[in-house]
Order: sequence, then structure tokens, then C-alpha cells
Amino acid sequence: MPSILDKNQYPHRRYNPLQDEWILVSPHRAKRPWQGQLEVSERTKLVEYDPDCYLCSGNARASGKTNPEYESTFVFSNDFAALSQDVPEFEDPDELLGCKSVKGESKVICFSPHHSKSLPLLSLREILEVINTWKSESAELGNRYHWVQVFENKGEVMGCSNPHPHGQVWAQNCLPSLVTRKQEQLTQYYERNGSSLLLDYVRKEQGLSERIVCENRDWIVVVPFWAKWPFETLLIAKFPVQRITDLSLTQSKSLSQILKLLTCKYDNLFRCSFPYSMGWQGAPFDQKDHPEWTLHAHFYPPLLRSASIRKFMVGYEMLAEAQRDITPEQAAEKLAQQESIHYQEGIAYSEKNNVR
Ligand code: H2U
Repeated sequence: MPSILDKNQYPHRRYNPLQDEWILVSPHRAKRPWQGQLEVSERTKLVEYDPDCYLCSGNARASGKTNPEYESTFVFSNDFAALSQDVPEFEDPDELLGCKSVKGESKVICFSPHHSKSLPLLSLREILEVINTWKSESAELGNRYHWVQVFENKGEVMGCSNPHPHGQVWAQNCLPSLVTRKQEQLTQYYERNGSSLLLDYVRKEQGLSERIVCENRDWIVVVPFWAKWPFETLLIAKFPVQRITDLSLTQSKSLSQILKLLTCKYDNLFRCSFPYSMGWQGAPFDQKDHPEWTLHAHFYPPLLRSASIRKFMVGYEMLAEAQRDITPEQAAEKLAQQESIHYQEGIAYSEKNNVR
């Protein structure tokens, strides 16, 4: 048995220690020429206000309620919330038809009044306002609920219902399934090693320098070793911090920088407003110390080869296990190579300065 496997040549499985699952990597399939066509980089008109948008400032929502004339971020209770505070206690432990009640809340967070400015097009100050809203909503909901999930669905392809940049926050009184598994994995690692799995992982990635997309003093972005989605990334705090509510102003500022950089690179990769689902995960809000946790965000983008060619998790993935062709190392290299200036802002610069 060789001591090293050429991971660019042979199919192999990689272990995801956060979810205790395996991912099939088939690098030989990615050897076919890269034909990821670049879409024509037309400058999309960034409409500032859409009179028909449910989320724009001053407009009426689907529920008939009217949004205030907001000037920064704006949070409201989801008019069609998936979770409710008003649910009677119930549990049926039936082995085959198990069921129990859940209490919670869902809110929508508009990132700014500008109808078309997604995260990479917002200024650092505006991104900081989004981060501060994530923090304050997490703190408020964390007083009442065990789990607070901040997330953003971006782009129609990810089921996002409205182009006005927005995210959501859902909170519930028990840990959701994927989080329960992550909690178990982090706890077991901490009990075995006396350290945080993710901080140890950061050190390993820094030592290898194979999957780093970008980093600054406080944050690092990697395509994780076990990534399922072609350009999936993990944004991890490089310092011990368990919850988003514990970030200092400086750490939030450096987060705004890395968020802008990562999302610019994403948009530049295929010259489109890069779709994804992203979300923050940190320790549960149960008033306990959780040294096993390190605050992090997952980005799950569906695109594979161009703005219009996506990866589908079907067939083998639905029945057996996730599979990818392009290796995480190749994906990280492609992302790392992208310019840090957004292509739309680059075009604006050339137009202004007569550069062709
Ligand atoms: P997406 O992030 O997936 O686009 O979801 C937006 C949420 O906004 C969605 O859950 C809510 C929908 O219920 N919404 C309102 O609460 N009021 C509206 O007027 C439009 C959309």
C-alpha cells in the first residue's frame, strides 16, 4: 500500500469531521478541458428602487404591512414564518411515527435600502451594518431560543424569492438535526484532544497552504478538504470565539473586509452575481461555555462551470454519497486567483477613466 495517494489522479473518499460523513472525489473526471465559459460581462443596471418590490423601503409587503422608509438594514418578522411561538407542547415518541412540537421565530433582514446591491457591492461600512444586525438579532433571539440560524439564500437558483439583497434569521427552542450532529462531533473532538476542532483545522490549512482562498488577521476562508459543492467555502475565525454576538468591533470590521473580498471573488469567477446559501454557526445559546465551538460560516454555491451550469446533487448523491470532480484544491486556486475588485466596479472604473 503506498503511503501517499495522488489525490489529483485517483478517486478517493474524504472525511467530513463536522458531519461524520464521507465525500467521493473523482479528480480524473475534471481532467477534461476547462470550458467554463465566461459570460459576457455586461454591466447590469443596478436599479436602486423597484416600486413592485416587497422589500424596498416604503413599499407594501405581501401581507399588506408597509415597510418604513429605512436607510440602513431593516428587520421584520417573516409574514409567512416557518416557525411559530404559539405551539402547544406535544411529543409522540412512536418508534416509526415520532413527532414533537417546536417553538420558534423567523425574521427577514434587508441588507440595505438599495434594491440591487448584494454584499460584494456594499461598502465596508454597509457590510458592517449587516454584521451588527446579525449580532443584535442573534443576541435578542438567543435570549429566548437555544438555536439561532442566520443565513442568506442568494439568487433564484437557490430559491431566493426576491432580488432585493436580504437574508433571514430563524430561531428555535431545540437544536436542528445537522447542528446536533455537528455538536456531537465537536464535543467528541474536544474530549479527545482538549482543543477546538476548527481552530486545529485552521492551523493545518495554514501549514499546507493548499486550500486557502483568502485571509486577514482575524479570518480565513478555505475550500474545506471535505467540500461537497464545487466552490463551497468555510469562513472561520482564527481566534477563539464561540458566537457571533462575542465579536468585538475590530473583529467585525475585519469580517466586513473578508466578506467583501470573498463575495467579490465569487462574483468575479463567472462574472455574475454568484448564487449561494450561506449561514453562520456558533455555540448554542444555552448560557454554557462551549470551548469546542469556533464561530464559522458555510457558503454553499451551486455553480460548477459557468453562470448557467450548476452542479446537481442527484442520483448517487441522493442515494449513496456526495461526489465531486474538481478537487477542493483546484477550486481554492481558482477562487484565490480572482481579482479582489468586483468586476462591476472594475467596469465602472474603466468607464470613468476611459480605459478600454
Ligand atoms: P428568501 O430568503 O428565500 O428569498 O426568503 C425571503 C422570505 O421573505 C420568505 O421566507 C418572506 C418570505 O416568506 N417575505 C415576507 O415575509 N413578506 C413579503 O412581503 C415577501 C417575502
